[in-house]
Amino acid sequence: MERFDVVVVGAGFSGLYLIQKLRDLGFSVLVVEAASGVGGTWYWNAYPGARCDVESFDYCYSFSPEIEAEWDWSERYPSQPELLRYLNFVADRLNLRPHIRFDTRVTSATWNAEDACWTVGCDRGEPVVCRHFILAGGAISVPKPPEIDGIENFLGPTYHTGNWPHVPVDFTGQRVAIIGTGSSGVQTSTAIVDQVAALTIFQRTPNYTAPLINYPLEPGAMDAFRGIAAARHEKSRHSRQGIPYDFPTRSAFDVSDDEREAVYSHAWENSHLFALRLTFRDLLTDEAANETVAEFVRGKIREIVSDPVVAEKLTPRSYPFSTKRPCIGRGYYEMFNRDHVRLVDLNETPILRMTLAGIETSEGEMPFDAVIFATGFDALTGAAGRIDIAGCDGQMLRSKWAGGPETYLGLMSSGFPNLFLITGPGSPGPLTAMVKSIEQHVDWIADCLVWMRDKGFTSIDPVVEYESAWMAHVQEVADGTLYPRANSWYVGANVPGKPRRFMPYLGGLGVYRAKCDAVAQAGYEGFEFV
Ligand code: N01
Repeated sequence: MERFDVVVVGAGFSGLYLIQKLRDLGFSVLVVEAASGVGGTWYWNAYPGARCDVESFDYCYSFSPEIEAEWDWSERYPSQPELLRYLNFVADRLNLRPHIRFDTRVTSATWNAEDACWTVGCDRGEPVVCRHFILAGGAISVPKPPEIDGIENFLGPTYHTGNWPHVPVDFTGQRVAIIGTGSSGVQTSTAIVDQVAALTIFQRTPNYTAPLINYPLEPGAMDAFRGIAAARHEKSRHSRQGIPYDFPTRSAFDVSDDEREAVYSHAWENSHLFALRLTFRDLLTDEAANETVAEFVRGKIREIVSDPVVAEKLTPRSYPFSTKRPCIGRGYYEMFNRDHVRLVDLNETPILRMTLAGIETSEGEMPFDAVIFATGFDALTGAAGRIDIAGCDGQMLRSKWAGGPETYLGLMSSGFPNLFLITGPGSPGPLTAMVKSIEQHVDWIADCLVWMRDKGFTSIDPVVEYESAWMAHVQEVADGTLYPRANSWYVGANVPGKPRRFMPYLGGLGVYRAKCDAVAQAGYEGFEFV
């Protein structure tokens, strides 16, 4: 069997940086990737209108002077095609492809305690053996099916936004249904609304959507960015959310009602997605403060949507603002004023089944030419859950996590030595600009592997007491906020049967980085080495 120091699952932002970093440090690395190309999330989510809601300058690598010098972003917010071009550019410029096995899915990984190595099985080819096994398959990467009866009956095409075909899909003149109104549904619907003959949006929970203020970058913007990039990245690394904006110090009640309204209006009209969230410090910790911003967005919906009945259906009331990830969509609410757009509130009019011709609801059958499922992901644990991972004494990771994921620092899980997670449960990843979190994890893991090599250690495993304490801390921090009140993918509520537990670490990226660094400086406190 072929042997590597490190085998990595996934050739997205994490996998590509892992190759570069570990190769430079003298480790042999194999990345196994199910897709035919690099990109990870940005490979699979090729749906119309897919775009990142973190600015290009912050959603890019900061480790490579060559990449920074040679790559020019074209827009304030990067589109999916541009992000995919960027990652292909990185893979070519740094010559990473020879380390990637494409069109291959990792199916199993078995720990061999005697040799301190993992045997990694794939859906094609021979198994490979490695000392360290890194799950970099993405925190939000396993598409969640829509749980609707009779999907197979429908004669037209169906699509999932998280597994979109890599050939052009033309909806011109078609009657299209979209199920799901999270970020993907909002982006898809606003992208295809001009193309279709009729668009029907099936909504289970209304979202808070802010307009995307996107624009092409002016000539000279890249040079200006390069001039301050180092400082911008450094500020982001130590920030709460991996973006270079100060966390506010004022309470929403430190200002008058008029001033507060003006602050929200400015954020809504001029700024980036996170602007509304970053107006006052207590929006996610104080219900009354949150209600001020929630009511501001509700007011915008009433202002924009001309039919008051539709406006009310679109109005989120059952959870605080931003406790489910807010969406971005220029023209999202405006779209519902158009004659060919219809909103179906699934709480009033549930879907019974799909039929040959379309969708049958409690009010009758609706014919469609195509149906798009924008129903989200089995987030944070889904990617690990679909690999048969057997750790010490044959314990399966999915059995250990049956009651919810258990990790130390979101980086490792006790009983699974030399198995690392990138932006896994218990880390701040999904609540930050992901690339900053990914770089922090890759750097920490790389330092740890070098340290082990220098000391002659062959395996590392977290101590179970430290893991329990960390998960209790993750929960305690979450409980100090309004986040657990929403039925979000952060708590696994979107996947039937998934145990409810707040999974990301809410302490902020900067605080988390400091904790990880302190653990390393203390000789990897909380880990056992052999
Ligand atoms: O998924 P979601 P997403 N019947 O889970 C509904 C990132 N992202 O792909 O809210 C009917 O948010 C579900 O309803 P409910 C970002 O972190 C970023 O949109 O569960 N409806 C919801 O409306 C984001 O948060 C970007 O009641 C069903 C929707 O489907 C994450 O990815 C772009 C249903 C799913 O929304 C996931 O976003 C895209 C069912 N059986 C994604 N099952 C940007 O950077 C689910 N729903 C902009």
